[in-house]
Amino acid sequence: MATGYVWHELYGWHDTGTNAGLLPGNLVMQPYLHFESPESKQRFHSLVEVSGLAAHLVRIEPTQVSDEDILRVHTAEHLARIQRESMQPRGGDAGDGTSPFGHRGFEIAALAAGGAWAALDAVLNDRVQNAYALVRPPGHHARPETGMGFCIFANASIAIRKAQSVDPNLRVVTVDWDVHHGNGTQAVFWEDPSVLTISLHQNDLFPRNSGAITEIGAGAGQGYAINVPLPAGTGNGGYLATLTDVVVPAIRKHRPDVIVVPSGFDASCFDPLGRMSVTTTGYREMTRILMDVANEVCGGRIMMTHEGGYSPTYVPLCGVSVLSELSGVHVDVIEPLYETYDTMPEHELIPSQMAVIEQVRELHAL
Ligand code: 3YP
Ligand code: ZN
Repeated sequence: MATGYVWHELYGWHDTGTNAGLLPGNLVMQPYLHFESPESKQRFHSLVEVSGLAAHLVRIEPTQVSDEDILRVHTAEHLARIQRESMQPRGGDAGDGTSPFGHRGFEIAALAAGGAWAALDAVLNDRVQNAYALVRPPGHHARPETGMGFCIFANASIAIRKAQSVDPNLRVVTVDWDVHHGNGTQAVFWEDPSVLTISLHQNDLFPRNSGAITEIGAGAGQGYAINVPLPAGTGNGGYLATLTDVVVPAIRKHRPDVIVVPSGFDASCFDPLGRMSVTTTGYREMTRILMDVANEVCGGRIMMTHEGGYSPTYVPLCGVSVLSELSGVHVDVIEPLYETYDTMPEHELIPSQMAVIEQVRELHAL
């Protein structure tokens, strides 16, 4: 069965304006593109096309999710505020002052959630084996009552809730490998045992004081949130050990119907917003491990939805590497220069990383 792929030109039109790094541009520092500019993602899509990969994928056309679908996750106040600010001539902000959107940004945000939904729907109905939704804006920080961290609506969570409205018994495991904590997804399913949320992230990066090992869910959802806050500097060894020793046993235990991956490439060795060292090879191998366990427990069903990743030249290579593994289509685009990054010492699994993995395994009895 094939691999589905979602992209829409409007994802590249989501307008985050200018900034100077994380600061507003002003006379102190020259304005520049916002970190979450279209660059890395649009260039990812371009490489999917030009590498020849696109011809082997099943293109899935997204449509906007409805207000009703957004309200499965978000408060009416949040939805109304985004819609109102979206009609302002210069748009608005999703909630924290660093998550801007342009005029009519609401429709693009609804189309991003719609992309995650279209991909999940195609996987659940066996139209494709697995799928990657290359959407913008991202979603994993958005909480029911607010957007934050460049996210407006919780794309993956909305897709999962909509799928559960069709099949109330649907069980899901989310595996968030974006370098930042998937706090929004965690918040949505905090008291819900039907969705086990797992986040791998750089310890205490963003949001601050979020994603500790001790955050495990509450009420009926107690034990259904898993956090692996890896130390800064972690490379392929630490990530692959986390997949093998935490994620795989957790998936075997939970036995989901589908695995959903909020996929950021900001844990890469070239990312300006993360301090980790994952390479294209690391992302490919993480994908392989998830595919193997998905084949074992849920008929191979995996849906990935795009989150962060800010290297305009390396994100496309990471993305094509993942898509190549998902689809089984070999693409020859990784420059030999980059291969040397796979042999660097930071890929060794070291005691500080093993300690985090061990603590998580013990707490969750994995
Ligand atoms: C939001 C403001 C500072 C760090 C930034 C994180 C965005 C992201 O990639 N989240 O996954
Ligand atoms: Zn991120």
